[in-house]
Amino acid sequence: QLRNKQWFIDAKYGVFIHFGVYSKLAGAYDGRGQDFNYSEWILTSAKMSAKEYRTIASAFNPASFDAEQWVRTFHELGLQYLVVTAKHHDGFALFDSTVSDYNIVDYTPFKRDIILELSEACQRYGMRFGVYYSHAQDWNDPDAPYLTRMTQRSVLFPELDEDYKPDFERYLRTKSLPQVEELLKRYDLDLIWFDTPVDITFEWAKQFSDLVRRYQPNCLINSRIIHNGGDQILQDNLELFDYVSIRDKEIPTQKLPLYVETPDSVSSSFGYKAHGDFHYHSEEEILHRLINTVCSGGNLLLNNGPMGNGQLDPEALRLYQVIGDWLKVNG
Ligand code: FUL
Repeated sequence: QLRNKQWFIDAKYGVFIHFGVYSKLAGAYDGRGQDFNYSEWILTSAKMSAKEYRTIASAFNPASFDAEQWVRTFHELGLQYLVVTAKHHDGFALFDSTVSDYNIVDYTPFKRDIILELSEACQRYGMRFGVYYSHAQDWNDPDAPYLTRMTQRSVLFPELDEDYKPDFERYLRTKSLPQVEELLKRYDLDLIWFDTPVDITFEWAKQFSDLVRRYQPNCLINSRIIHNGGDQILQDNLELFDYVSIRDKEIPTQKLPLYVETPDSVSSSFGYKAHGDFHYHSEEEILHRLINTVCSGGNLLLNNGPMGNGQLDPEALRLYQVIGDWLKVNG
């Protein structure tokens, strides 16, 4: 069952992009949230309500965003494929969704479909294109499940009754599955990157994978459709996915029996961070991670978080440049 995996096996090095409303907050809100590593979690790390976050979303305007420039830059730096957050846990879509108007086109002054522009730019440069989609967690929907206790329904939705009974299936039926279907209908996808399945059962995961296979049989699916990243690797549910995404920032230590990719980042966050405690990797560390990952038979999906105005983060670019220079010599 190799289907179209060869490009993925050959690629070895891809760019992951975490971009969204959280990019603008850069890791802190009202003096809160900066202690948590991941700036894309600001909604819950700063204990915001969904409503408060929506106000920030409604003013999101990454006016300097330039898909052509992003893709050209990463292409020139040796990256072979690009995966971008179409919807992260905050529930906000970077594409023109008819399923939910909580999206970049309908909800913001920016009004442009970032996923469309990036997918077209990738086609022009011959780069493979994929989307990240948080299929279980959605902090804008009271029926979605949460991965950690850090995320509390009563904080996100103070207007709900205390004994509110979330209806996870309703969320899956009315938002998550239909948005994945929209993505598959509209954009040519080489892969889809599901994340944090939380309580997704085999039956539900199968509905997602059937949908992908129906619309785009060559689109690869990662293991997080059913497995949270981590050690349960992973002879289970193999029919649901094509390759394994291991734990965040983990370096594979040995040749694993399956195709493996590590979601790594240039810094301790995935989204852009400018506040609080965080660090970028050193040049040495980043090269070490690339070499170790690829030598263990994995792909390095190296993440950066562009800034809220739509520009790429210069410090991240400097680190990609270090790898790009190294690849030119050692390829
Ligand atoms: C994690 C997510 O919770 C992070 O925010 C990030 O997207 C990472 C790649 O996966 O599980």
